[in-house]
Amino acid sequence: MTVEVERKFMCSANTLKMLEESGAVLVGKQQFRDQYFDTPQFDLTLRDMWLRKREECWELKYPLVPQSETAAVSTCYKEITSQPEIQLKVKDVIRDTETGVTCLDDSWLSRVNLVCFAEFTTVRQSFTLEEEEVKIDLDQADFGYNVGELEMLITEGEDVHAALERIDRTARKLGLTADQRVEGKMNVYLKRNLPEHYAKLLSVHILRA
Ligand code: V4E
Repeated sequence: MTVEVERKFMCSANTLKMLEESGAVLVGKQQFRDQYFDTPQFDLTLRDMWLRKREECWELKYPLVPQSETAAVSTCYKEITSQPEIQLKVKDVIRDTETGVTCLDDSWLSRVNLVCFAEFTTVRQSFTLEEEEVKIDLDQADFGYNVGELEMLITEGEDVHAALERIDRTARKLGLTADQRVEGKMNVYLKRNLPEHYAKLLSVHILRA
C-alpha cells in the first residue's frame, strides 16, 4: 500500500520564478477531471475518507493516523487504487449486502448510495529538484484556485519521518516558510459550494480553516 506524504504551499505570481531560481525543472503538464463521491449523509468524508475518480482511475485516501491528532503542516494519507480493496474499505463504513465486487461501476455506486458531491478539473505542472525525491506540483483548479504541493509517495512501513524531513528540506530549498499551512483544492471547493458540510468537517477537525 502506498502512503502519500504531502505538504501544500501557496501559489502566487512569483512561484514559477521561484521554482526556476531554485533549480526546479518542469517535467510534465497534464489536465485531469476529479469526481469525489460520498453518501448524501457524508459517511465517508466525515471519517476523513476521500473516494475519487480521476478520469477513469479510482482512488481512496484515508489518514495513516487521525489528522485531527497532528498539528503538522504536512499530511500523511494511505492511498488505495485497487477497486476490490476500495470496495472492502468502503464496506467498513457503508453497509453493502453483496460481496466480491470487483468493479466500482454505476450499479455498485447506486447500491451503496454513493453520489458525486464535487467535480472539478485541474491543470497540473510537475517539477523535480535535483537530488530530491520530492515531486513538486503546481495545480490550477477550474474554480479559480491555485495551490502548490510537495509530495513523496512511500510504501507502507517505510520511514514516514524521513519523508517528512525530505519534504521539509525541499521546502527550505524553495524558501517556503516553516509554519505555512495552506488550504487544499477540496477545502476551497467545499467552502464555496457546500458550506454546511465544510463547517461540519471543520467542527470535527477533519479539515482546517
Ligand atoms: C486527503 C484529502 C482530500 C482528497 C484530496 O487530496 P489532495 O491530495 O489534496 O488532492 P490532489 O488533487 O492533490 O491529489 P493527488 O494528485 O496528490 O493524488 S480532500 C481533504 N483531504 C484531507 C486534507 C487535509 N486534511 N489537509 C490538507 C492540507 N490537505 C488534505
